[in-house]
Amino acid sequence: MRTAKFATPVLLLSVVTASSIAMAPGSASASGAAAGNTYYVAPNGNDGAAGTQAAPWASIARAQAVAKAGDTVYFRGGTYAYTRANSTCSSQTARVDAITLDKSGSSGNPIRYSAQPGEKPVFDFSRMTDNCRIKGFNVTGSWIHLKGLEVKGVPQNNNRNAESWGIWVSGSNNVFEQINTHHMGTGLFVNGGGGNLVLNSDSHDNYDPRSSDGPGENADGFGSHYTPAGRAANVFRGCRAWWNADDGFDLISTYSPVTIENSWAWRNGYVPGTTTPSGNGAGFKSGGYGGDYEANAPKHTVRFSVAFLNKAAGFYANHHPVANDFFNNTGYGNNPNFNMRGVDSSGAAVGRGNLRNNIAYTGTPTSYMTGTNAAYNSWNLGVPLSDSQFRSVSTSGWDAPRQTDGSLPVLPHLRLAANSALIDKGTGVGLPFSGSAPDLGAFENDGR
Ligand SMILES: [Ca+2]
Ligand SMILES: [Ca+2]
Ligand SMILES: [Ca+2]
Repeated sequence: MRTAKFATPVLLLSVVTASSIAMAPGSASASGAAAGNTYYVAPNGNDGAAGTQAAPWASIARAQAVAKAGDTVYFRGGTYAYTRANSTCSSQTARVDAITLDKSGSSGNPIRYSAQPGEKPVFDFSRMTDNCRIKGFNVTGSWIHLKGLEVKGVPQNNNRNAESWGIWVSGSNNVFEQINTHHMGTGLFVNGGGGNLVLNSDSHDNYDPRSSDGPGENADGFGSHYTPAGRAANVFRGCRAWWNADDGFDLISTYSPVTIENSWAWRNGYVPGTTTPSGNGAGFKSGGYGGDYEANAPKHTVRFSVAFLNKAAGFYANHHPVANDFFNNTGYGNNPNFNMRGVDSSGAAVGRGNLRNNIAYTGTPTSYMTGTNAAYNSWNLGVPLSDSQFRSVSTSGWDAPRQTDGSLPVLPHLRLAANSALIDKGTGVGLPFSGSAPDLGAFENDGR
């Protein structure tokens, strides 16, 4: 993710001079909505400085005080270390933030907080000592775009709380792009917002050893929870979650729909970096309300995604009351690959899910299928499943560097071999495909 992708931003920077930055706020608006002001923050900056490239600020809080809709704040590479929250713990279970982003952009004119092209800003919260429940970033604002930031180390400083959070989102219509959250409680946690997009982001090695629910029970890679009914869908696209102690993706207790697509989840449910069992261990935990029936549950969608070697289910309905759509996913070596355990209005366990074009290979294929609407999946069709159907079945290297635009690396793993019997064996689900019909699994064959 270095030189090529940044050609355009570099050109942009070349026209942003110190004098243009020094103009009064709003002065750029005459040249169009897209030409907001540009500011800079650096680890060796000074909040008393001008916020220019030559004289950057030190903190995101200082930048937010000035930035307005349409503006961009670039963060220079290096570590932004936090040792205390921006408010005091009122109790051991109170919530405090290291960073609060409560200033909104507007539709078409977000406030952008972005890595300086080619550089890696790291927000390190590991030395915070606040004795309560900590959020690294608390994003209560809307129309904010975070890009290229690494977020790590939000600690649990007592055992009174379920988990800490890297990025907590209660605002709406935000974009989180090329974010890397790791080594803390849940990485990115949407709590109540709608219309948020998490794009091309990674969340891994999260663990909550001091969780009040037990070690590892709440450290998910990504979560979307508690959004009221009627909001725009929250979307996770091109994301990877691995070696999180609880689940890769978790959608429990939310009332507006979530779409997860083109995303990968593996080795969740273990103490990071080990095979020591820890929390629940689903790759994609797709809804549910703690086992309760909720009549207004939304339909979630998981498609073109891969789950492998998770401790528990790769794709899990998690007692969801309505049938979610699971289209063109690949489950490999999970326990089981697809667990469609839902709940009916009497509280009884029943299969819930609309499943098309999925592959379940090795491990236990499926469970709780009675009651689902499942067709054209590998287990329905009786197609031959063997390693030779795939270009590779390697479970290594999935954390390879992303492409220059932030999209997932193109690996041979679990892609169909050129002569695979799984090509064109699917059925149309209203989405693009090549050849005469959709293929089975997450990756439509590209002819190689
Ligand atoms: Ca759990
Ligand atoms: Ca979880
Ligand atoms: Ca095809």
